[in-house]
Amino acid sequence: MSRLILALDVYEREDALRIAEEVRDYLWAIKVNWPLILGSGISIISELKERTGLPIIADFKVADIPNTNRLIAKKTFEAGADYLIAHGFVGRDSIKAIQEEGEVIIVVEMSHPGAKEFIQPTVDKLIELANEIKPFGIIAPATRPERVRYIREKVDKDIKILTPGVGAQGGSAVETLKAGADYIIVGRAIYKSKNPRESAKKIWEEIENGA
Ligand code: O7M
Repeated sequence: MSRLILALDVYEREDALRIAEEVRDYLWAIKVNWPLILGSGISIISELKERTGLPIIADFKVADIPNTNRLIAKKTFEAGADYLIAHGFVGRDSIKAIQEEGEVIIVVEMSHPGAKEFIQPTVDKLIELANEIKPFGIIAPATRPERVRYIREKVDKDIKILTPGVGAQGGSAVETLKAGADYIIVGRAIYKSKNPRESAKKIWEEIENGA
């Protein structure tokens, strides 16, 4: 099974469906984020699922009180999403409210430079939270393989590590997998490429050969 996740951050429905169909053979799942939902509506989730047969990860980085998180989760899973990404810093109760509706993935450390300001100092506590409530997976930065290694050592083995930051943000798929990642998330390096299928195939081969 592939370990590549496409971050489909385009606005238009037609672009999203075309790219998804072109690259689906090389993917484990498709991640949808606000740009696509705001551009094409929530129904894009079920359309992508029908066209590709792949799991859909709704990357809404939910960060609210338990009741609002629950309301958001309910609609997201009703729309066909298989996983919902949430911020852990809002606390256990808010994450548990999502888990009552479906599978959650928690952000533990982000890939951009600003993540060092507030998120990195709380990583140990977010790992503790993950080990306690056992989400499907957590997010860690492919831009910092040494942090992926640190997080992998501390987080339970059965919790998957999903890592964005490969390609456009400078991270390497092979280095990140060697550090202990389970899945690689790639956006621009695929959807902005002249030939998304070829680009996805290349990254897939890198993952298969190098991991
Ligand atoms: O490959 P890119 O840089 O074009 O896209 C990366 C995707 O991963 C994009 O959808 C980001 O919103 C997302 N992402 C990060 O880039 N960094 C993070 O720390 C976290 C995410 C993410 O997926 O969070 C769940």
